[in-house]
Amino acid sequence: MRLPKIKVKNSGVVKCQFFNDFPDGNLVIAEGRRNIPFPIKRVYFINHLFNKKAHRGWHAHKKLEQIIFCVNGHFRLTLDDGRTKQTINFDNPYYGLRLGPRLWHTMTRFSPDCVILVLASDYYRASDYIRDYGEFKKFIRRQ
Ligand code: T46
Repeated sequence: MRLPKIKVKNSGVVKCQFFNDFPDGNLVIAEGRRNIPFPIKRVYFINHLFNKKAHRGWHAHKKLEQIIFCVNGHFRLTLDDGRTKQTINFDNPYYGLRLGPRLWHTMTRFSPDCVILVLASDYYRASDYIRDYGEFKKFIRRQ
């Protein structure tokens, strides 16, 4: 299934190059500065999402650009640019979603087999996170 039309700011759908190598599987490709709109400095993944009540995210970034993929299973991603909120049932491994700066995001309802892959434009910096929703609202008002 395709991802829905994205209504929030600082997001959007990224389509990967895809090879159907049936019966030997699929090959999906993401390349920095090509279909990924920035040079990739960091890659991380999240798995072992067996806890039904797990929730992740609940923050925004000040500058970081990321593309998030659900490479297996499914989860619910909520994006909030401070004006518009959109919830996406993310279950398609062939499309990525841009998690740009100033976008509050939450991740819930993970299937136990869910694997999330993230490509990031920069190294980890705790100072780039806004983890308080009130602070986030103040931050976007100042922009
Ligand atoms: C994001 C969403 C999609 C590091 O030390 N280095 C890293 O590169 C990362 C990603 C995390 N950490 C530490 C920081 C925390 O002490 O790992 C711990 C858990 O991170 P966090 O609670 O931020 O995890 P999530 O899943 O809520 O958020 C992560 C990314 O941190 C975040 O940038 O956008 O995935």
